[in-house]
Amino acid sequence: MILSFRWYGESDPVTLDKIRQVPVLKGIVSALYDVPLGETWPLEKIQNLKAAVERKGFILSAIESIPVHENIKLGRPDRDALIDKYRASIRNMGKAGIPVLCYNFMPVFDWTRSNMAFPLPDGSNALSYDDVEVLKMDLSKGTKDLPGWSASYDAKELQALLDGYQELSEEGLWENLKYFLEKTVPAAEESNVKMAIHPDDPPWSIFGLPRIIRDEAAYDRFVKLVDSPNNGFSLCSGSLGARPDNDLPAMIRKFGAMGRIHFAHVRNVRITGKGAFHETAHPTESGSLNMYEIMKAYSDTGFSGPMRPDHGRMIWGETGKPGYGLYDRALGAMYLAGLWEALREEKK
Ligand code: DNO
Repeated sequence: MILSFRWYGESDPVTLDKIRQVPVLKGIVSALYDVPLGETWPLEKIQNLKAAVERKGFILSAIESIPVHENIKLGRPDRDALIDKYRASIRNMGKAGIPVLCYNFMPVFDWTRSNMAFPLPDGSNALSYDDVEVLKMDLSKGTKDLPGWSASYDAKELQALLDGYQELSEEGLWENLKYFLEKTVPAAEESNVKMAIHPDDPPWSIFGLPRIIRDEAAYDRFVKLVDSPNNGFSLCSGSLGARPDNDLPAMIRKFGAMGRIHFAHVRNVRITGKGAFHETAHPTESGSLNMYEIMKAYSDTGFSGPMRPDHGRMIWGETGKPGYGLYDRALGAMYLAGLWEALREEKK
C-alpha cells in the first residue's frame, strides 16, 4: 500500500513542504488544473508535475482526476473526438509512468453537499449532506451560488444538461459508460495505466439525475462492461458508506480479490437519517463505519495500490478548501498508518 495525500498543485495552500512533514506518506495524488475540460493532457506538463512531486521525495502515485466531458456521458455527436483526446491523455500518463487514473462518471455534479461547514460538537466543522436541504436548492440560476461544486454552469447550460440526462435515463448512462470504456481501456492496457472509477457521492440520484456507481450490484455490472484488469475502481469508503446497505469490507474483499481495486479513498461518515449524513474524523468511533474492518479487508487482499485519507474536518481554526485542509487529513493519515502497521505486524 502506498499511503498518499491529495495535493492541488502549486496553488494549494497545503504545500508539498508541509505534506512531507507528515510521517509515513510516500505518494502524492494530483492533477493538471490548467488544461481545459476535454483537451488532451500534454506529456510535458504531466512530466513536470511528476518532477515537482519527486523533487520533494514523493512518487506521483495517481492522477485524480481527468474529468470526463459531459458530452461523452450524454453520448452526444462529438463524443468520439472527445474520447480520442481522453485516450491521448491516458497514453501520455503511461509515457510518464503514472500507474493509476481516477475519474468519475457522475452527471453534471461531482460530489455534492448541502453544508460545507456543518458544526460538530467538538467545535470543528465538516461537510454534510441532507436530501431535504438539497431538494430546496434553487437551480434556476445555474450552479454559481451553490456550495462546493467544481464545474459552474449558468441557468441555460444547466437546464440543457438536466434535460439531456432526463431523456438519457440510467440505462442510457450505463450504455455511454460502456462505450467510453470500450474505447479507453485498450489504451490504458497498452499504456500500463489502471483506470479507476470513483463512486457517485452521494451514491443515489439527486435532482432527478441518473447516478449509477453506487452499490455492489453496480460494481458487479461495471467489471463486466469491459473485462480487463485495467478497468477497476477508486473505492471510496466515505462515498459508498453513506448507504447503510453497502457492506464495505465485503465489497473490498470481493473486488480486491478480483484485482479490480486500484485506488483506495478511506474516510468515515456518520449516517444521520434517510438520505442524510455528515463527515467525521477518520476513526471508527467518530462515525458509522468500522475502519478496522475496512483496513483489514485491504490488508487481507494484499492491496498494494495508492491509498489516501480523504476529506478532513476543519480543526484548530484552519481555513481553506472544504475537506482538503492539512490538519485533519494528516491525523487521518496517521490513523490509517497505525492500523496498517498493526495489521502488518499481526500477519508476521
Ligand atoms: C472528492 C473526490 C472526488 C473525486 C472525483 C474523481 O473529494 O474524491 O471529487 O476526485 O469524483 O473523479
